[in-house]
Amino acid sequence: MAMVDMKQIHALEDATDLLADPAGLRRRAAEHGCLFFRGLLDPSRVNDVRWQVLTVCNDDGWLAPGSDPMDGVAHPDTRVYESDDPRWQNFYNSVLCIRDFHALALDPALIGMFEVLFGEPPLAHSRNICRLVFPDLNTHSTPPHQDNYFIGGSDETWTAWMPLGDCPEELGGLAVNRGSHRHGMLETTEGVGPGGRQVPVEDDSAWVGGDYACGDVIILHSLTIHQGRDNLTSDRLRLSADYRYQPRSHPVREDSLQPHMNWLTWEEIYGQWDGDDPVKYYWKAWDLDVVKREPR
Ligand SMILES: O=C(O)CCC(=O)C(=O)O
Repeated sequence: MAMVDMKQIHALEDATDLLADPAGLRRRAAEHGCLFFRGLLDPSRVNDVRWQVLTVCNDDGWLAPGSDPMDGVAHPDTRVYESDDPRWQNFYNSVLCIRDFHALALDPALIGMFEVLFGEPPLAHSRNICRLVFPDLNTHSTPPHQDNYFIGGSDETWTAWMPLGDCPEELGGLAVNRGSHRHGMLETTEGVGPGGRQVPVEDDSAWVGGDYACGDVIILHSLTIHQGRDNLTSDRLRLSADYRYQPRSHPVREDSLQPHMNWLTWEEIYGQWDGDDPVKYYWKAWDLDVVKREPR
């Protein structure tokens, strides 16, 4: 299936002003199950991560010969998608070793925003996710799903999704089914695309989405349905990051603190980082309520 058709798409509504009004911010969060922040992050910091991910793509021969790596132009003969394809695994393992990709999840603007939302210090999960979407692969756009299925732990876990670089609508950003968290946990079935699982979607759902600029962030509750929009460009790669946060006092499932995909260990990921880098194992400084993953 991948992406479902969206009959109603509303513009992204900037919630930045509500950061000065915590009660208003929480009210909108409870109603919509998502909040959008225009320019929350310094675009140069985000673009620096984009550069490092695209450098991996370049090293792997995934970019059009002679193009500027920062433009993210896909090699015309290469189409790879998230799977156990060794080319993908090799790429993804290199991305997970990028120190600044993990450091971005701890940016003070993100942490400060979640502290306002939660009314207590947040815990940033360390299972950070990078998505890279080639053009012409719309059968593999991320299907509609709820993150809670993958995360478990506290329902009050929120995902922050951000493009790594400008992401106009045709490049296929994130679409969020506004208010869908209020229907609770839905039946998840097998799907095609990142995550490999999907939930049913009401035909008349109200979605939000649009053009995202580098530095913009949309956050969504763990039960809010969302999907990746098709990359409709002829040749551009779409890059994005998903970082997750919850109130630090809530239970966290142990795998939320493991590297995404579990193809590498933290020791392997941290191999080339400075010995005393504070981004390494930052969560170990806190007394967390870590819970086991129950078999499904
Ligand atoms: O970027 C995407 O295509 C979807 C990301 C997403 O929904 C997720 O990781 O939960």
